[in-house]
Amino acid sequence: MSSVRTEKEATTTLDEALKPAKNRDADGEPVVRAIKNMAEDTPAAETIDGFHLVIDALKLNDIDTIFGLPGIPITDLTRMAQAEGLRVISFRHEQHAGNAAAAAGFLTQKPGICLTVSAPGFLNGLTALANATTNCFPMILISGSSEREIVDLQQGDYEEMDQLAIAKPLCKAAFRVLHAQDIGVGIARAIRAALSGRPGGVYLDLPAKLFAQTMDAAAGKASLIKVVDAAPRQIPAPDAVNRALDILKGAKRPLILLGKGAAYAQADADIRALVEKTGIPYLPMSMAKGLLPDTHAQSAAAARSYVLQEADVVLLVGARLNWLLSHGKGKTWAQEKGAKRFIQIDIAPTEIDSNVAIEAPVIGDIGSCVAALLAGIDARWARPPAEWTGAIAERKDKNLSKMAATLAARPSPMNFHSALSVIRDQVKARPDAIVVNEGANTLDFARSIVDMYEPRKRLDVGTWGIMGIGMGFSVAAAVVTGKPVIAIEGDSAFGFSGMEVETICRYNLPVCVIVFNNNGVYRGTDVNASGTSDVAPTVFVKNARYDKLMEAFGGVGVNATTADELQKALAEAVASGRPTLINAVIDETAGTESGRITSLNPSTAKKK
Ligand code: ADP
Ligand code: TZD
Repeated sequence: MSSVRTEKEATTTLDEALKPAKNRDADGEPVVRAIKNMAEDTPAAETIDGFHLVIDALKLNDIDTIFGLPGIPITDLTRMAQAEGLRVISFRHEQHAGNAAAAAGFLTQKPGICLTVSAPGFLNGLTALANATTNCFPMILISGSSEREIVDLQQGDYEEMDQLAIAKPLCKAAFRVLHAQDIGVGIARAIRAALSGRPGGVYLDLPAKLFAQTMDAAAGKASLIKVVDAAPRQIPAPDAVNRALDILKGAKRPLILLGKGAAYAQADADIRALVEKTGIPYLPMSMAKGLLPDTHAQSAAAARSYVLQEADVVLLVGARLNWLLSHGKGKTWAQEKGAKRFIQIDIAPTEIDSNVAIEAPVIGDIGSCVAALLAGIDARWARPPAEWTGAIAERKDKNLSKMAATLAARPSPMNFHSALSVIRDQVKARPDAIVVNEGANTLDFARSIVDMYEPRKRLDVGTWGIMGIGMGFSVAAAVVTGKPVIAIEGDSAFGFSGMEVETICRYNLPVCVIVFNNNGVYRGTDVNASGTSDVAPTVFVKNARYDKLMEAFGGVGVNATTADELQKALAEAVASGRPTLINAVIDETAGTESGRITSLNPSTAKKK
């Protein structure tokens, strides 16, 4: 049986399958659908098919949304899921559906579901799965696949590919379900793998044949599993907590570093209490911004270089010492001045010592670990010496007043600072809005200029610095929170997912996309040294009108050439909730190559 026939068959059973779905049993639970046994053409006992087992297993586990893109063999799964009350958000490209699933996972602590077709659709979703795993976001990529027998003998099936083998190294766990009676187990294992311990991406392979398989309805219902305690608390050992407290107590220049693991953990009140009760200055990594408001007196963000160099004890909370933190080494940390002492809270024991020695690992979930540390901090706790907090405050004040002058300028055309100062004010007025951010200069400047006030309101390029998350993250943020979304996008970055503005219009989502249009990657001024008529590789069509893209699908498009125009358009978009794209015209000479990571660019690094 080919997978094409499988879908056709499934389509013919669709009406039959959906009819009894209106019925509810005495508890209001959906009655398991009875479908006709097509093979025998006689009314069969109550049966349930693979499609409905998948849907029921997801619903049983409180999953209410699927991000995906239909096609063989999962078209009917999307239709039936919608008919059964799941929200199905259909995208134009699987990568963005996958990114949406990942962002939904980060925001909700439930695995986001991305549903794709086989081979090419699966591969399109795979980048998002790998990126989710890298960022520790829980998601499940569910892909339909071709006939196992044909794939394994490489006989050339429709969209033939050994998807399970390909997914395995790129995610936390990968499973395939071959029999309808195992769907419950497959989905339960996928959920548990995505959420438990360090969260991540999981692949679930569902061959076409599985969907049309039927089994006894009661047995089918009984085979489903409601996952109990998918992310069990992991209480840190008391001696590990005491070790950490001893080091913290002895610190003269302590620093707390909050990462996106801390944002994910949703232990917001305890994290704030830990910072405030200890009096220790803190630095948020970009997606941890807003865990405490960026305007908090103890934020050391405006004195970042100083505190990283000068701190003697650093408490990492859900942040890895990877490239984003210069691996805990070198000039950034002034390690040559003498060893810094690290305390690290993380759920993954193997993260410890991955870059530098960690003197006090505290292994457990952030909620439990922070609560345990808090329990050891009483009224006698000595707050950090005034020389330390005073020196930080002095640098902060200096840097902030310098920045205020830059932000107040109104150059024409706009530069990154003048455009971002407008967005900064809008976010201050609507602190519940979610900011999505990608690009190079657009990212680096927005991260430092746009203050965040509430937890989990900032989504960005994360651990890889990946371009292309913009519209997928925006759709997810709007769908799962219902809050206004402000996507701050470099023009290159936007291009990766730009077609999803149609998706934003189709679902009428409260998303305002601001494209920082400086005519190219990083900036728009490069010249082709060869003398041929091609433009340089980083240069785009000059003076492009991205706003027209949004208008094409019925949304609002605005071309903003001044800060005032940008301010007005953004305020209107946030107030109205209408899909909007603002083409913010930025000076094409304003950006620098690679934004603030020039040190990683082989040619600029060499020149140093
Ligand atoms: P950032 O990029 O913001 O520095 P990272 O992604 O590097 O953050 O680090 C996140 C860390 O948080 C990972 O090491 C991950 O294991 C950890 N983590 C995620 N969720 C939890 C949790 N609930 N409890 C403890 N640690 C967690
Ligand atoms: N492809 C992918 C998937 N991720 C990437 N990070 C890149 C390519 C390389 N890259 C960056 O690291 S930033 C960037 C690219 C292409 C775009 C920068 O241009 P922009 O932003 O217009 O988005 P600015 O603000 O003009 O610098």
